Amino acid sequence: MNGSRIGLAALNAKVMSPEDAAALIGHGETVGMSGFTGSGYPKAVPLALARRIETEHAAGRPFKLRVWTGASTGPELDGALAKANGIEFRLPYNSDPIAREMINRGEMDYFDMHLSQVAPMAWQGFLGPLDTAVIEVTGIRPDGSLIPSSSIGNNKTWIDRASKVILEVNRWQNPALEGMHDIYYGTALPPDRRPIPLTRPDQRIGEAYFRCDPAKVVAVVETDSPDRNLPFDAPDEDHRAIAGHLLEFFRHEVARGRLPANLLPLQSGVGNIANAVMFGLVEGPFDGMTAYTEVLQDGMLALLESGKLLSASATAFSLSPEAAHALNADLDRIRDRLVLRPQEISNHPELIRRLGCIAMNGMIEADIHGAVNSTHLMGSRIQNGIGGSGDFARNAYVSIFMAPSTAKGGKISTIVPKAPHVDHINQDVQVLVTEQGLADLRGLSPRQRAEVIIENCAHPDYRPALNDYLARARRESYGQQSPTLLTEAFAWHQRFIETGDMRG
Ligand code: 0RQ
Repeated sequence: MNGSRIGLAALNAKVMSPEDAAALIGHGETVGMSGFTGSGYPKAVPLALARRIETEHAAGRPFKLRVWTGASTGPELDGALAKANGIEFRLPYNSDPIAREMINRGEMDYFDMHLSQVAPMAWQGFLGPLDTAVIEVTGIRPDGSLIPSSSIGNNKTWIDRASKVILEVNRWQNPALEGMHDIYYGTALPPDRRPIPLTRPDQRIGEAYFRCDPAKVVAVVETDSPDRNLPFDAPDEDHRAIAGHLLEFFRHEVARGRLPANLLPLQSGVGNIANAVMFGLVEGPFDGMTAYTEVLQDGMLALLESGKLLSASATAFSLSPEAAHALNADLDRIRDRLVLRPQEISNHPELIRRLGCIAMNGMIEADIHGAVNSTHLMGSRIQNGIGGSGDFARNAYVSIFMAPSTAKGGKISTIVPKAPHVDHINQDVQVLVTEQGLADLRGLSPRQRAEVIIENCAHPDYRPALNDYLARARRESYGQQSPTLLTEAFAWHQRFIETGDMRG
């Protein structure tokens, strides 16, 4: 047993197997786990827990948990627990395919929520008590404080709120992570809230470690397992076109004096397109940029390494396996320019508004008035969740959403008459981008927006149908502020459900 990462003898004495640690968690408990977009999640205890749940179920005994995390995790956590049918309730974000299927079959309840609100809501109390925190850390210091791992998420809150704490000390995590974190302990519930004293993306306002009462720690498990993030697709032609339109927009805004020459702090969402846009910025003309964002994907790392991005603040890494291994082997090259914070700070509306972030997020579809759906396919099937997109979109200096103009090989238009599920109302959506072009919606009424969105963003195959719908809506709609033909608008999606093709 290598105790070198466990600096406190009292906690070294609590080292045990994942199975013994999992045995300390009971049926019906609420468990707060670390983990954010595939990094910093516990790997051994959830797997042992899943095996235990399977055994209990085989013996005819019930065993279900309520699972809270930072955001998505990895197959050893969400995948394994979902496969064992051990999750009865999940918050605040999921991208695991097995859990997604169970949610969409109605077999798992999922509270999909704004990521900045998870910690304050856990403190408000209506979510119920938190029984156990299971937290991956890089190490335990002699004073019992904890060196965080490759994500922060809600770990501070889970450690503070839980009745008992299980720590996974992961030797795979680079010791050079120590010092990169900034844990702010100044948040409170109203009426005791105070301004958060952060005015620059790279500023440090907290501590490098989690405080943790060693008496609450019931188990320490040692692991040596990599974070398991998914690879990104290589940017395709559509992704590059979207990045090109965005760069052109930024150039235009700088030329008109509406954005500074080094832009404003960038927020870049999850997924392949956001990643491709970051790679586009590596080739672009902007220098001296900063990022205040939620996750650091490969493209953001490339931008840091290019020197064009001076610093980045986030709550987690979200890297491809190759980038994660490469960074782990040589973290020193950029560690001084990165800060990882709790997600209630990385996504805090007060800070996003103050810093004036440029928010760039992916979407499933947008309607012709500019309302955006980020989460639900055909109005009812969850894809992932709203994540941090709402935290940023509502409070950003410029809020941008992007997607290819069609999905499923052209059978679906991502520009639709009416979104059957709305995550971002038209007031929170200022710019839409597809490979076809960019629609700058700032200052436009819904009637004006419809024309610009169809003209600039819709795929040519779908433009005639959308224009035809718009023309009739302008004649027949009940009102003319946001012309809509209710039955026909939703028939658009119903057609896909019935024929597998929106054109059908
Ligand atoms: O499904 O793989 O089964 O074919 O949806 O779509 O094209 O892989 O897109 O990876 O860019 O993700 C909105 C999901 C886009 C993401 C979303 C189907 C499509 C595919 C995924 P298949 P792509 P991306 C906070 C930011 C919410 C959270 C967020 C997301 C699958 O960006 O989860 O923004 N966002 N967090 O085929 C039917 C359509 C579809 C469709 C796509 N119109 N109809 N299916 N798909 N469009 C990060 C911060 O930093 C704040």
